[in-house]
Amino acid sequence: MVRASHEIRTAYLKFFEARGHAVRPSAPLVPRDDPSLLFTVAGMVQFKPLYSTPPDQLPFKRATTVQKCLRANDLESVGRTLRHHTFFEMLGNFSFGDYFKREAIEYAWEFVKSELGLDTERVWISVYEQDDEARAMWREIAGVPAARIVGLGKKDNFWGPAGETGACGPSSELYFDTGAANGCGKSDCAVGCDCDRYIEFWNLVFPQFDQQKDGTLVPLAHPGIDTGMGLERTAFIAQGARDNFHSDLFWPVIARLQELSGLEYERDAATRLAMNAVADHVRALVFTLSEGIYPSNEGRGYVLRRILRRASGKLRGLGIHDPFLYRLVDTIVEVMGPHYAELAPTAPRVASLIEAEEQRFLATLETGMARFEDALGAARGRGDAVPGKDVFTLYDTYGFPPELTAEMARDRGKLEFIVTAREKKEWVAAD
Ligand code: ALA
Repeated sequence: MVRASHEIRTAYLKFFEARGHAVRPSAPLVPRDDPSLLFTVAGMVQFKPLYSTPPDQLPFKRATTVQKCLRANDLESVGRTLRHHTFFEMLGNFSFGDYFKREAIEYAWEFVKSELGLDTERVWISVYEQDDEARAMWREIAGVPAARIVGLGKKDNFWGPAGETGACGPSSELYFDTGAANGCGKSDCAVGCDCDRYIEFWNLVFPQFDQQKDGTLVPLAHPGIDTGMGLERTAFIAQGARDNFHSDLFWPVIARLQELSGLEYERDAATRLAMNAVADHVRALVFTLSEGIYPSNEGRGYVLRRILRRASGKLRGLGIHDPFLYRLVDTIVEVMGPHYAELAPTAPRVASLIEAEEQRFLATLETGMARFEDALGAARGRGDAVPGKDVFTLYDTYGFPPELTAEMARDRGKLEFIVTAREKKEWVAAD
C-alpha cells in the first residue's frame, strides 16, 4: 500500500499509464492560452481544447498528470480548516472522447482499494442528484451501499468550466469519513457539510458540455472524463495523519518553523492556525516565484502579495517582527524538490525576493497595526463596525489587503465591516 506522498504520485501515474494513459508533465501555474484564468486551478486546464478536438486529431485519447495548482479565493480558510490550501497538487486522469463514467468509477475504486488500501467502509460517495446512472454504477461496480451514496445539487456536483468557457459536467466525488472527532457534531452533519469530518479527496467529473461565453451549454460531441485527486488530502488520509498539515508534505516545514522560532505548535489554536497558514503560504510563494511571477499591485502579482502579507501578519501575531518566511524556503525545496526540478536552482533568488517583499511590508506593518488598533477602538463605540474608510486607509497607506484587515478584525471579536457601495467605487477609482 502506498503511504508517502512521493509514492502516491508515482503509484497514480503508473496505475493510469498501465491503463493506456499518456503520462504528461504538469503545466505551469500560469495557464498559457487562457486569459480568463489567473492561475491553473485544475489538472484539466492544460487539456481544455482536447475535449472538443475531433478524435482523429487528438495527440492522445487518455492522459494522466500530477498538476501544480493555485487557488486563492478562500485565502482566509487556509490554516483554519484541516484541508484548504492555496498551492496544491492535483492527480488526474483524463479521457478525451474515449472512456466515460463506468471506467472512471472502476479505475477510481480499484485505485482506492488496491493502491491506497483505504478502509472502504469509510468511503462515501456523492453524485449529482439527477444522475441515477452514476448512483447505480457505484452500487454495481463498487458495492457501495445506498446509504453511503448521497445526491447533491449543482453547487457540489457539477464542475466547470475552468475560466469562462469550456468543458463541464456533472460529477461524482469520493469522501473519506475521518471520524466524529473532526466533525462539527451537528445532528445533520453529513457528506457536503462544511466541517472537516467528511473529506472530499477525489472528484470525478463527467464533462458532457462545452460552456459558451454567453453561458449556454452545448453538448460535447464526445463526452470525456476529468478527475482530480487532491494529493494533500489523500496523503493525510493514507498516512492516518491528524490532518493535511501533519502529512509528510507539510510537517517538515512546520517542524522547521518551530525550531527556528522557538514557538510551540501545540501552544494554542491561534498558533496552530498561524503555523499552518505560514507553511501553506510559503510553499505557494516558492512555486509561483520560481515560475517568475512577482508580487505586485495587480493581477497575479497581487495574489502573491496578499498571500505573503497574510503569512507575515500571522507571524507578527506570534511575536515575530523580522523577515522570517524566506528562511523556510530550503525546507520547501527539500520536501518538494525531488518531484519539481525547477525549485532547487531558483531557491536562492526566490528566498531573496521573499525577504525583500517581507521587508517592504514590515516597514509599514507596525504603524499599520497601531492604526488598525485605533480603528478597532473607534468601532466599539459604533456598534462594532469598522468603517470602510479605515479599511481603505490601511490598504492604501499601510499595504494591508482589505481581506487581511477583515480577518484580523474577525479574529478579535465580532467586528464587521461596513463598506458602502460608494466607498468601494472610490477605492477602485483611487487605485
Ligand atoms: N477538474 C475537477 C476539479 O478541479 C476534477 O475538481
